[in-house]
Amino acid sequence: MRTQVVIIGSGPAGLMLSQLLHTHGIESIVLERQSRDHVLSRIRAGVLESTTVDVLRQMGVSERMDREGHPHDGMRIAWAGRDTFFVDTYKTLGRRFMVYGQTSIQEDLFAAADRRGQPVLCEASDIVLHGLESDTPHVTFVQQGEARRIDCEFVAGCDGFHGVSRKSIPASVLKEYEKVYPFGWLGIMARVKPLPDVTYANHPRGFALASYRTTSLSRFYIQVPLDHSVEDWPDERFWPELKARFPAEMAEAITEGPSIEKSIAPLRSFVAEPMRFGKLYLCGDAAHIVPPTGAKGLNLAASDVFYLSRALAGWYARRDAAGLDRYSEMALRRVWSSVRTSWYLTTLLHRFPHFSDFDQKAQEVELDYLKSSTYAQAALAEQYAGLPFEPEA
Ligand code: FAS
Ligand code: PHB
Repeated sequence: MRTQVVIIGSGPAGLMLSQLLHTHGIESIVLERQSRDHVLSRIRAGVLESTTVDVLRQMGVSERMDREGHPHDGMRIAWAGRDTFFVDTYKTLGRRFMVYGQTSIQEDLFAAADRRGQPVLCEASDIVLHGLESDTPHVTFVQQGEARRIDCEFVAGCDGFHGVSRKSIPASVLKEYEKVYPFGWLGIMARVKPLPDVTYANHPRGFALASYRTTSLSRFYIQVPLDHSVEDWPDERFWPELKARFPAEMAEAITEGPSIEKSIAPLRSFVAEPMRFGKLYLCGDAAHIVPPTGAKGLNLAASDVFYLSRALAGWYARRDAAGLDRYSEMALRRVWSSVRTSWYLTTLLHRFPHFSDFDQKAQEVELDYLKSSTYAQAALAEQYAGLPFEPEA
């Protein structure tokens, strides 16, 4: 087989990229290790930056999001059971963010791929990238027991943290940065009425978050120790603990119900530089991981593929390599900005077992400052709602 771009991974990064390339008339083939059902079964992100909403609209995959998604003017922070404050991104910046689940986005992207006849080869194993430093890279893999090969001009590594793409860059070239947090997030989905705002809570018992997917489907998270498993958290233990971490009047507004999904995700900050090696370009979780506190993971996947698709369009339209040569530095500026925001919010809102009294006091003074300063809230609002994309070179 031959195509212009081989995309490894059919998560949000891979399918958004294939859709964006299609709008520029650039052909691609998507290779996915899992089955489509497995990919669609994953429950993850929920908050979309205004720039991600723009990208989905630009690529023509926003009709259901605009119908079923929920625009928000800002998010709320509750602290130690005391009163809460609202970080108003719309009043500050004139920009909203959208609450619309990654699972729905994945369904919409697969449907768009089917409509345009996009080749998405699922259950492909033993994927190996070859000739990345040549002008004729190719990818080999096995599907239904048959060894296959795709010759191409570029490879996009959209295969997540555990994928093969980042590992295809020589260790002598790659610089990795990592910070592992001493806790995880226990997330549940329940068919109950959500709180009106996406609400983050810092409480002596630990962090909690109230979010949602629709007016009758809620998503909640609590910070748990790393050695806990979902078995440690039956619903009858989860609900009182979640409520204990919110102010009383909010806790009373939380409706309990049977969980329909429950999972624990560890938290880490991770960045791999550069995001390019020869003809290989990394996008999304293949290059970076952020703690979900800032709701940035999915949004960074969108900004990476926006920059890469724009750069590839410049190459195929004008043989202009400037965008490709600047892709890594441009994408990494936004990545590091979101990595810092996610680290800041994680440090601000969680209880750290190793914190000294000084550390804890500093956290509470920062929360007081954020609560009282419109300037501090504007700075956070700008980061949370999403910075504008950089202009083309
Ligand atoms: P993905 O990991 O989504 O997709 C990579 C794809 O590549 C997968 O389909 C995988 O099967 C495939 N793949 C892997 N190895 C391969 C190989 N060798 N060959 C071919 N295909 C391969 N972000 C938020 O903003 N908020 C959240 O609440 C949130 N919760 C999360 C919970 C969990 C458990 C995880 C893991 C992540 C969470 N994230 C969250 C981050 C998440 O949304 C990611 O940022 C987002 O999925 C990134 O999309 P991709 O880069 O496409 O990576
Ligand atoms: C979600 O709705 O899943 C969500 C919202 C905000 C976050 C993380 C996850 O920071």
